[in-house]
Amino acid sequence: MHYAWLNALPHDIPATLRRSLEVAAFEADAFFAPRQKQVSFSVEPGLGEAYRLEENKDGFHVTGGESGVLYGAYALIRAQQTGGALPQGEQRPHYPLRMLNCWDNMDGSIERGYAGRSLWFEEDAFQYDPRRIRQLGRMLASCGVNVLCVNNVNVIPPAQHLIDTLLPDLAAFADILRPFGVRLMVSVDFAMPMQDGLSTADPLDAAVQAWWADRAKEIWTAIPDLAGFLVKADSEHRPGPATYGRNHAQGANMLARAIAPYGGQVIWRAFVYNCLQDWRDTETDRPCAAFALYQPMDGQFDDNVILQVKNGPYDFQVREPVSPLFYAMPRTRLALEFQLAQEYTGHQIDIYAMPPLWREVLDAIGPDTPRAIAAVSNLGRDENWTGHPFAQLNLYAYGRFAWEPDMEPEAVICEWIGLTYGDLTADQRDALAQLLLQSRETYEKYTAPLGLCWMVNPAGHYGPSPYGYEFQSWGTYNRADRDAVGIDRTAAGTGYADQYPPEIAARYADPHSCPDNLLLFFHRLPYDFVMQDGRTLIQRIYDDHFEGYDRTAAMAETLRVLPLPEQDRAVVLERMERQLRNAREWRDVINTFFRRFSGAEDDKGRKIYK
Ligand code: GCV
Repeated sequence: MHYAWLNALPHDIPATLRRSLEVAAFEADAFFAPRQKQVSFSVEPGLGEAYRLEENKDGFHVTGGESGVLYGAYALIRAQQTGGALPQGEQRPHYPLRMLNCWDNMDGSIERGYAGRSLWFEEDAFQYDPRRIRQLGRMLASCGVNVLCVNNVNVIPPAQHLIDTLLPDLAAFADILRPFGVRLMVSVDFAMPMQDGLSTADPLDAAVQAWWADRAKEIWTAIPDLAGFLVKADSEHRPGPATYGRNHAQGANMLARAIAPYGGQVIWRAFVYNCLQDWRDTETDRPCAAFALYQPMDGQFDDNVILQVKNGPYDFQVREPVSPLFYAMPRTRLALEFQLAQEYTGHQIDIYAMPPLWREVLDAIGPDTPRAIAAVSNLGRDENWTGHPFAQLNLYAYGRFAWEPDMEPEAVICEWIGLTYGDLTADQRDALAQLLLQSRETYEKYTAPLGLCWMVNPAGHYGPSPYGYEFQSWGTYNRADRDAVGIDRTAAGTGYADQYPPEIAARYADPHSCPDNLLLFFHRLPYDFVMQDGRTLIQRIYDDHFEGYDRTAAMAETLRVLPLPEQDRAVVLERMERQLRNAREWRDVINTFFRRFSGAEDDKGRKIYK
């Protein structure tokens, strides 16, 4: 019935609309025809990404805009599959830009990738299986992601050529994803004009401005719906405006003006700090850096610039406070950046479900503070896309939060389980949901204690190394000694806490009101400091690490008896064994490290190695 109906569409219907309707109708047909139900569609172009669903005597009716019909079809299938009610009234995404940032390099590697090689790059060229890319498009559309940035923010050659000689290949790739409502974005190198013979990349230089304007014209002629440029500038050795004595607003605005005529946006990352710090320097404090640089520029960015801020001030650590920039830039469009790639959170070997983290962040800043949302991708060429099958939850839930940032973690986790492992019994689904819901806290307990951060192995960021980052240049210190641990970030110390609005600053500044899980982020404390729950700091460190390991062992037991589909079960159990070894290693290394410094015995007499 869909095809008959689609063939009857007027000939002048735009090709993109026809293609997304085809996808929507195909998906709905595949799901509902065997269930003897019909789905019909109508298009209201003004609805854009929005849709409405209705039930009628033969089945269902979807009304939507160009991508709205797609999102409506997937929402319908989701409701049917999970037994949920049809969403009532008009549904539209909270964030208009719901971006996936892929750190894929053109040689096929992925920076911080834990699920195999790139799905679209190999041997310095686009190389992909178009069917797999269509599946990718389907997957992104089904959870609501609408922008894919194809290349690493560290623009490694020859990726700079994605916007000149490789443009036809980029355009062909965009064609595949367009029917799924997914637009491309590209990371660009700020110094690119110099690679093309100019003597400078100074954003105030007329020749540089003209170079970008010419390039923009060519790019948007090839890909009229390109979403824009993602830029990492003056950060971790990437070029940027600072080289020419210009600030970031000047740099970002120059690019923004070149692409504004085509509706392009500049997504300018706020991940900037001194990565060549001397560990002897106790004045410079890395978490202070982004606020100090960007807050004074509030109101100076053009309308088509979005400043993309990581959720915390450091770098996707297991536990950080939210970035103070979210409270301090009301006249700037901000994007909130999460990391699905489990760089510091277990490499997609250890289970770490992210929805509780996102709930906390969005509750802290309010869902309307950011105007867009981005996440570093956890995808790769592995057959299951994410290495660990459960890591798919994080991609799915990210897309759902980007539509509905008010979602409760448990609801989205249950929804994903219902869609993915619908054959489990209600009790089994519940056991898995609880395991996933608690997995972040479990991971946190066996790794870095109480907001301390950076006790991870610097080579690769998996496994413990409490002193690994201590004498390095990255601004990542715990400064543990025999008496105390942590950095004083109150007004008496580095002053970081004062970057927050006064009430929040006051709560963080007092170790008796600072949340326990951030205590060592904000304070330097002696091991016998008595925490809110009455335990000493050192005892709490020991207790958490023992508990983290015990909880991991209990997870392993739950999974051992869970009848997952065979191909998932094998991978899950094999990774669980690795997670258990990792948890044991973290528990023993961290406990021994602190016991050696403090000399304190465990109150409960458990084994802490000498
Ligand atoms: C893409 C961290 C990661 C880097 C990453 C960087 C960033 O430092 O370790 O691999 O670079 O963040 O977000 O730009």
